[in-house]
Amino acid sequence: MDICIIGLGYIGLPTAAMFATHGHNVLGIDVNKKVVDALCQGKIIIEEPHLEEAVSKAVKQGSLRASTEPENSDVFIICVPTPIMPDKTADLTYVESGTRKILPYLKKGNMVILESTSPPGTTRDFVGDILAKAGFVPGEDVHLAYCPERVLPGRILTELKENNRIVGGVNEKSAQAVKELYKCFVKGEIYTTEATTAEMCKLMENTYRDVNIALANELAILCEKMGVNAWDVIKFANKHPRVNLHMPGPGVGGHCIAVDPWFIVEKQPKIAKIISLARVTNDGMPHYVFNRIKELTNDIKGKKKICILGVTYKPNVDDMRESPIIELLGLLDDQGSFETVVVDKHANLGDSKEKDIYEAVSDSHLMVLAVNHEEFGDIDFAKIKRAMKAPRVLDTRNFWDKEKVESAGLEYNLLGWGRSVYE
Ligand code: SAJ
Repeated sequence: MDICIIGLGYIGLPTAAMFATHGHNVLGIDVNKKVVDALCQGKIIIEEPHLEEAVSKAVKQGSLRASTEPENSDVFIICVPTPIMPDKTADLTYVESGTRKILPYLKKGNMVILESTSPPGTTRDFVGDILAKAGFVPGEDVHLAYCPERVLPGRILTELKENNRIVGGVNEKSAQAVKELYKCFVKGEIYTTEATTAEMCKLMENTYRDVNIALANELAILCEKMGVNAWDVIKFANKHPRVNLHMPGPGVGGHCIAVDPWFIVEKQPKIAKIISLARVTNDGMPHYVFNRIKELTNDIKGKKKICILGVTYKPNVDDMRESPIIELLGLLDDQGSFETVVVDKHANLGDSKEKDIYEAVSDSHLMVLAVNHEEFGDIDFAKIKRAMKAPRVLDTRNFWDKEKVESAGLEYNLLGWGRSVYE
């Protein structure tokens, strides 16, 4: 089939590569000329394992092209961002412009699929309405379905193939048609349902994780007050066959978990109480870590230099969207009494030269492990100790071995274990 994918971001691009390497002709559309130009040369501008190989293979074999304008196709897949507005409601501007963009090329019998994470009702009422006003009866003249992605950044290509999928059609016919299409590369099960159920499913998956992380963060704060190591509590409690406590951290980032729960709250603010409290709890974590940094450097006179390791929203990715570490940096900068230096080879920090960790940490009063990127696992702590002015670390991810850090002469502080601060 000829497939036109609107939006070549973290989801649209890998999806385009998948269809293009599984027997279809794909045209990827993006408003960003840089993305389009890169793709035409078989290149990508984001970091995701194996994606560039897949894209380059598809471009070479002629099954993947890119443009800023759609063409006539059998299938249109909308993979555009759904940002969150300051009032915590979804901004559907891109879904709207993406849908309108395909209208001049849409024909009876085509398939329209929404993949973007959206508030419940978006496929049926919002996209469906635009199509209906353009003269296409959704489900009759064109198939219309919601088919959410559920892939984990860093493992996108594997998960696109292996994860189960849900397809929510505006009617059974639409759901079945879309299921048949995705079968070409999805090895997991494809379950069909109706559109709004599928939208709610997608949102609840991420909400489930957000609520669990909030519980872990609350546990971390409780344990700090009570002199208990939260990470030990988690480790031992998770030996129970029906318990799966998540991990605390400096906050929840990314464009999924930190955003999606609000799309449910937006529809039912009075009822979605646990969901919104979890969001507020997780959003409060950068501030909590900021306070710990303040406490840990309380004894330092004058400007305090803090070396922050990692700024992306999670390890081994380049994505900084909604990263809690950006917020933490903002809080430190606003205070005026801190000077921060960031080490992160994944993130595009606009620095001309990648910072060497031992250079970055020199003369600092605290080193904070904010993101557990793989390379931070292999640090020469003795060298760090020699470079620092006050030899102290704060590990927000339980990533380092306390003994190893301490045997190098550094003071080890762990988020979720308040012993050294509150004893
Ligand atoms: N985090 C914690 N503690 C944990 C787990 C995660 O603090 O125990 C933090 C991470 O540091 C990060 C954030 O949560 O800042 C989110 O990371 P993540 O790895 O949990 O999830 P995402 O946002 O990369 O991807 C999620 C996935 N959803 C679920 O696992 C239910 C993925 O499958 C979805 O496809 C993706 O959202 C999406 O696109 O919606």
